[in-house]
Amino acid sequence: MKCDSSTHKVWDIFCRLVDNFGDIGVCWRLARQLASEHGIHVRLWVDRAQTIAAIAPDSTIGLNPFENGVVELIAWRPESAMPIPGELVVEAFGCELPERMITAMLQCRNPPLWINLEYLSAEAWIEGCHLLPSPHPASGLAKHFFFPGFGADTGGLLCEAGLIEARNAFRADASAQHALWKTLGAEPAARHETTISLFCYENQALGGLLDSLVAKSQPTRVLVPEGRILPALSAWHGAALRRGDRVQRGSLRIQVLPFVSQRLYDSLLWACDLNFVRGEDSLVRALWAGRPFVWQAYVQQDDAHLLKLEALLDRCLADMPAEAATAFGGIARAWNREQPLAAWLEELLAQREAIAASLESWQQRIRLSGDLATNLVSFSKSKLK
Ligand code: TRH
Repeated sequence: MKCDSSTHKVWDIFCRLVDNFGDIGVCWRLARQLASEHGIHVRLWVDRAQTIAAIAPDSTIGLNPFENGVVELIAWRPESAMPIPGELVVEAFGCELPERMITAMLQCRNPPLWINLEYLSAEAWIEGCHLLPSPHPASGLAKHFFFPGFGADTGGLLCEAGLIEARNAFRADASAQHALWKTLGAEPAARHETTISLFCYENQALGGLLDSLVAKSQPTRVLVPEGRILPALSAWHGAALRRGDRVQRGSLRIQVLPFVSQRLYDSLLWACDLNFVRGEDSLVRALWAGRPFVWQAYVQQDDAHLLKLEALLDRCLADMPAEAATAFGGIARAWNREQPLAAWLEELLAQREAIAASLESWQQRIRLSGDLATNLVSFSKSKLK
């Protein structure tokens, strides 16, 4: 059997949803970039394909054309028949390829390149494992580990061409900012008001953080995308909160935002003074936004997520001025340990320009090693002669 080679190259990406939006968020972003910038026909197999509508409302099951290629979104079911495999097959986040796909891969005259796309981590060990082959026990086919990461010897981070330019253009364009607030059903910030976006998991420190903002002398606006934090936010408020609801208490204004497309979410991150983000994909987007952020790691067994946090801090604080680094590291550690944040938040805001400048030069250095999609294409070229 010859592997699929229509006019466009065909690649397959398999994604199984664990929970939340991170897995599908990364796979959709990767598929979109492979199609639009590299002219690939990506078949994206997703077990809960309807979830993609939350992050990409314009997407449809079936063909989604982009500039140079296409993303074919396929509802992946246990009984799904498998086509002739594409020349590269991505198994995202250990989701396990269907047996039928592995059988089809074995029947190819030149079996496809099998990529095991891993979770993002700043830990140093991933640099030793990136691109290593490992034989699949049953079929003997080699799977290659592909690790997103911050260092030069990793797969890099997802970053579309022109993203930073688009961000800078947005920041220079008052009407684009105005349009964003209108779309979100929010007003622009009031004078001297600090705007914070809050995308997070449940956290015991939330109530104390909000109380401290109520009591501050300067005004703060907290924009909360609807999602799993709403019950805790409602409990703090004393009444159920829904999308569009607003709360004013002391110096604090809270607004519950709709969960918007990935593109709009980027603009929100660009427009805020400080972004609370979580998991992996929003962390990377906050980094590209170049504004101070507070990262909440996805909780893992034995506190493995705290090691991930320290690894991230090691990298991003390395060249940050001391006071800025203390504030940036202090608030991140406190948030991930669910400890009081108020004092750290003051320090962070006092250092926000120094933090932003340092993050900006760090992200520029990271981008010198290339973006994840392009690095994956280069690897495929080196292997598929
Ligand atoms: O949703 P998450 O918590 O995803 C998590 C992590 O990735 C974690 O590592 C993984 O193991 C677990 O899922 C199963 O956080 P993350 O990674 O930031 O993904 C959120 C996605 O949602 C991201 O692509 C940005 C997007 N998003 C929107 O498109 N619109 C929005 O309004 C918001 C708030 C987010």
